[in-house]
Amino acid sequence: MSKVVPRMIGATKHIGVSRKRTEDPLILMGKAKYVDDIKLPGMLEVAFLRSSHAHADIKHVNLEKAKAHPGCIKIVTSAEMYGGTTTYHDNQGNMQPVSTPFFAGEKVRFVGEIIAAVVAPSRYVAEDIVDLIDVEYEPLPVNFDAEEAMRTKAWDELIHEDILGNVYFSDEFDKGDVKKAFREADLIVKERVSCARTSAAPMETRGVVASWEWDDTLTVWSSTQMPYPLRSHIAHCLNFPEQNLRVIAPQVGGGFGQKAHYFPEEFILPWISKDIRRPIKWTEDRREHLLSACHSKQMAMYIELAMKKDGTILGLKNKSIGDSGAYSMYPWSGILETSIGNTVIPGAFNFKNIQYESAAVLTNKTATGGYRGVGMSGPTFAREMALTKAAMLLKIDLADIYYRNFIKKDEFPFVTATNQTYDSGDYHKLLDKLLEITDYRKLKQQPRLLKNGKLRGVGISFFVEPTAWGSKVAEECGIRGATTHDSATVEMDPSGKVTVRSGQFGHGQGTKTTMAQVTAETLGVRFEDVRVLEGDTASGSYGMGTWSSRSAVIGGGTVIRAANDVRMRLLKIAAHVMEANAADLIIDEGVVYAKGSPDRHMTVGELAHITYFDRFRRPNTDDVEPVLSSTRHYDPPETYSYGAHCVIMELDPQTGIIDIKRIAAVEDCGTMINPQIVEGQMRGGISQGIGMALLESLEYDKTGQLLNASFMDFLVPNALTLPDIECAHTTTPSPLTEGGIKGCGEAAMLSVHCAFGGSVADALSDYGVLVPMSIPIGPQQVLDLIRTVDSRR
Ligand code: MCN
Repeated sequence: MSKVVPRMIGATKHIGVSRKRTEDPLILMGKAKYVDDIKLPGMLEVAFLRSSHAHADIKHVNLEKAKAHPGCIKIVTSAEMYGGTTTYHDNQGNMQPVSTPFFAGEKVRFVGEIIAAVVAPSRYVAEDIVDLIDVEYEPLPVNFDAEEAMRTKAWDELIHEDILGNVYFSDEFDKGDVKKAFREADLIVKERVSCARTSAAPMETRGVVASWEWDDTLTVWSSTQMPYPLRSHIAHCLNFPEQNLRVIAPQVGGGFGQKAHYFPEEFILPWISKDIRRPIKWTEDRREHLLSACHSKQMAMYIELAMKKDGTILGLKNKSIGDSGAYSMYPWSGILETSIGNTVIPGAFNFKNIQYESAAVLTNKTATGGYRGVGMSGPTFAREMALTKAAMLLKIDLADIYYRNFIKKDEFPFVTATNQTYDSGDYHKLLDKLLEITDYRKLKQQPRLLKNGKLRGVGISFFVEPTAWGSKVAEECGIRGATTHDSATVEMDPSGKVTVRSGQFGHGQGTKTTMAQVTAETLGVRFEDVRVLEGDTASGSYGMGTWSSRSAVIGGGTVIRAANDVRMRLLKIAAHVMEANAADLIIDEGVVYAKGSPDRHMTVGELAHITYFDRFRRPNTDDVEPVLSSTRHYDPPETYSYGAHCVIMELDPQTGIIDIKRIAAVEDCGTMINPQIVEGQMRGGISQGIGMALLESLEYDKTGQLLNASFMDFLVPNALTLPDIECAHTTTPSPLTEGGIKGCGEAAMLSVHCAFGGSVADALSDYGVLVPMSIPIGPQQVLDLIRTVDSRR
């Protein structure tokens, strides 16, 4: 399909303008409606009985006492929904399917797995009834460590009987001459690097409301990132007519990738509502959230880096072992975490020789799924820490290693060793900017030991972010058959106002604002005259949801194409009505002018009115239909954003505590639709990256019990503890996407934790080469690093 050359390039009316988000007034006034705000007449509530064992056979579930409770309306177990899983199709290449069941049947595989759903007039009563259910468990050996789980041979330790060694996905890749690269190396860095298990912590937890009606229609409100695919999955898995099913994602208070999965609760509630013919609701509490929504990022990596003594990278080997928990989270599965990271491990560097292995391993823990920077946070950390160590050993500044190995700007489009085609970039320019705004070179020359006894550390990191996955990139990463197109309808009504029915759905990103900006720019109307509908399958247009930094590129692309169609038709009609040549007309802020004679003009409202209602004035030919609407779809080519982070901090060598002084980020996401929103994304991502770098680790004991399932123990950064974050940009439009746009949503979580690692290594550099090889880097790890020096003495 031919690429639209949008009006937006070079124009400044709406694109590149930091408009305030139209979403915010409702949120700030407390008027936005979340799933928990949905109240329907006769609505009942659901509470779940969840497994208290990590691995056990269920011998018996006794419901007698629970059913005798006067408030008990219904209890559902696997007996009613036997064999039901959240899987639609398995499209993940060489992966053995491990579907998530709606209910545990004969066996539980993690603490938090659903055993029964209780329906009662209120959540309080439902919780009381849950306590009356008696489950007889026969405990089985627990796999709580992925590397041990891989070695298990015992039958009763297998988490799924048909998956030997508990490895349900593995992959190998080899490019170039890796053996030769390592033979010729002056320096080989070899490390085990690890990332802790963490969880997205959206302010709004998950929630579902389901309401079946007597005309056999079903409406499901879910705090999801993907209303359309969820509709298709519910229809398929419950065998319900899709045309009678409406999924609404109302205001969603953050998802961060976690809500881009299908969860059993999203199927159980609609099934029960249909069964009992009443509307029902479930709102997840925080403990449930930390126990049973998906976790993320736990990975061990064995990395080897071959370098020449002048800082040239010769080759890299990496083996990633992902701790995937007990099931595969659909639609992505644990493959997402373990596979993508290795595919993008070359980052901004011209690696020629690469070898990697990836394995997704089952354990008796909550399943892992996507969370901002999906799969990429770990291997990027491994690469950056290996490079940091190499730089220190070679006594070359890391920035100079970057400069030496960067892909050069005249080498784009560049095909990486792992077969990704980078569209555009100027990595040197971006790093120049970061070093300049942080005064990096000067800081690095200053003594680390400060007067207050603390050690100053300065760390940098560089990343490349694949954004807006089209079907092609998905396929390259082994997610075979994934379709990642989207669609949008742009419609000008008879008054000249515009409605966009978007397949995209913002859950905090501000897409209603940015999609309106793109429409206003392409169509030539006022921003205020565009309304964007999203998050409701009854009023939108089929789209795959908002994840993988795709709304700007894919959502924007669909809107640009559809808005351009409407503009072309409007121009044709205007040419007829104004007796001018269409090529001589321009539409600007809702007015159509004849070039060179601005007095000859009509409003788009006048023209739209003529189009719909005045058959004598509009062109009467078949090729100009009397409506101003177009639906277009877009499945974009590969596009890669990039950026760099710098952390400046002071470390107390007595306590190991890190005090952040400055964080600066420079990112390049091509044409920016709304720079303020982009910076909001950068700051949000960096905040989460700080949590991942310094604080967050979900800890399990050997029996598979999660020890910190509350915000008292699982610490995440908050507004009070976050530093000011400095943002800057370079702008290198993509030559491939509509409007030159690239995504930006996940960027920070690929990189800021690496800059923290680098800053710790820098702060401790007077003690020797001490590079943290695991995150989070808490005080204990810092003190342990210092102690390794004492023990060497
Ligand atoms: N944008 C822009 N110009 C660009 C790129 C993006 O103005 N060149 C704008 C977009 O129009 C959009 C926002 O920045 O308003 C993010 O765009 P994009 O990078 O396309 O990312 P998505 O909208 O597809 O959002 C997904 C991404 C991901 S993968 C996670 S995870 C994440 C994130 O966005 N989850 C979030 N940011 C989040 N922000 C909030 N508040 N809540 C989440 O759950």
